[in-house]
Amino acid sequence: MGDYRGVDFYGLDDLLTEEQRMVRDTVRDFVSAEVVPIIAGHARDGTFPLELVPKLAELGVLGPTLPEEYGGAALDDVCYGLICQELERGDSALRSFASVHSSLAMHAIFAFGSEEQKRRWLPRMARGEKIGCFGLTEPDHGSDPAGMSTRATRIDGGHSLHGSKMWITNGTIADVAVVWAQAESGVRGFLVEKGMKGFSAPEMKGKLSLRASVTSELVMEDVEVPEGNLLPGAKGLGAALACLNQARFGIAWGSVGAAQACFEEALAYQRTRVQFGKPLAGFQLNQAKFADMLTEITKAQLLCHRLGSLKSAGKAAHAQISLAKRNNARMALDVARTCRTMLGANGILDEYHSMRHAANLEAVYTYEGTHEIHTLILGAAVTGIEAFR
Ligand code: TGC
Ligand code: FAD
Repeated sequence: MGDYRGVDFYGLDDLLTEEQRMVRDTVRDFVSAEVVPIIAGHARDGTFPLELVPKLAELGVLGPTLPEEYGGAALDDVCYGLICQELERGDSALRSFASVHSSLAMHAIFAFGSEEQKRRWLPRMARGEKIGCFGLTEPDHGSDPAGMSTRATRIDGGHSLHGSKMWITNGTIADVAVVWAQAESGVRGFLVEKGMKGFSAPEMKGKLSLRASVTSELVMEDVEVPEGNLLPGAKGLGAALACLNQARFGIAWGSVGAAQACFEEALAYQRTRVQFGKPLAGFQLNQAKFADMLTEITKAQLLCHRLGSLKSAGKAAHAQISLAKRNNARMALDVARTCRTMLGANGILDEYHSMRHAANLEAVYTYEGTHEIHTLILGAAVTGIEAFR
């Protein structure tokens, strides 16, 4: 087999600490045993495997980087990245659930919440007893959230929220929604709770991507949100965008997991499938595809590891995170599509995984800042000239 060492061609495993390796292997085993066998059925039915949530909590992957006093596992950023990588090896829907719950909802409460809000929500969210979502995007404001039309009007004892959010992961199953709205003092974050009068979260149907994920609308018709549910530390759009950095970091790692799954599947298939008297893997055209994919996956892994070190040192600039999200989502989409072709007709069956990953990665390419928005973020970082407007 020459120098091939699994999809870790540069031996990045050697850079991991004992703890990081242990976390990765634990989540990998869990995904192989509990996710891979059932996920095609959920994607076919358009359902999220809610029964896995207590198990994810038991594994410590909900809010894994938060301090133990709030129920977190106090893991480092590379551990978090590896968790995302392994979850997305199973399906992007599972990583999306974890990204939104941990990196967006729990992070927003941790970074911008009052002590009371943190104590009320975070331990229960870490145990998977309460689920979170994050409402920034609106029907008419996606890439440009600054234009949001959801309004928070001051009332006695709090705010009244009016407006709607769209494309909200976990919305229908969430107990608490971090909702961003335009208030008198600028953009602010609010904790909107399931059951509040005037609040509903209908599920969006008809997705051809991330079919095993719950995606919802959030409808707020004059929802009275008490003062205690305003995130005191979140002032301005920058607070919402800071949460996105956490999730984009996880997506950069997760995309690698999806690409690895497709690569392994195509390799196993092409080693055994015989055409023209020899295994498909023995043909030069296919070897060129493997060589190109291995190169791109390896480059993406290197980006993740360096970004992990920068983030752990508190030095990851948001444009650096954009570069990794942009590159790795694109890379994984390309790899998944190529692997699908390498499975021939079997590649369109859902007993194989590559086409499901490819379909999922269409959404990954678009959410958390589209490919084009990250291009513009990098363009602005390089030139000093913003070209968004
Ligand atoms: P702009 O004027 O550039 O920024 C407003 C303020 O925010 C600061 N800032 C950031 N801070 C932290 N992290 C970042 N990534 C930041 N980006 C900007 C900025 O310095 C400024 O601060 P200040 O103090 O000067 O006020 O804002 P803009 O209106 O020009 O917009 C810039 C743009 C287009 C890059 C941004 O709005 C953007 O990123 N748009 C994309 C929207 C997006 O990514 N939405 C994601 C929604 S959540 C989601 O998709 C979940 S997917 C589910 C899953 O993960 O599985
Ligand atoms: P638009 O902004 O309308 O963009 C359409 C096209 O125009 C894109 O190709 C875009 O790149 C391009 N474009 C836009 N502006 C420019 C420009 N200035 N220059 C050049 N091209 C441009 N949001 C949340 O808040 N929370 C969630 O949990 C969440 N989960 C999601 C789950 C899924 C499955 C999906 C698909 C989306 C989710 N989103 C969520 C929304 C996601 O963040 C948005 O879809 C994304 O930010 C893009 O917004 P949009 O779809 O409105 O596209």
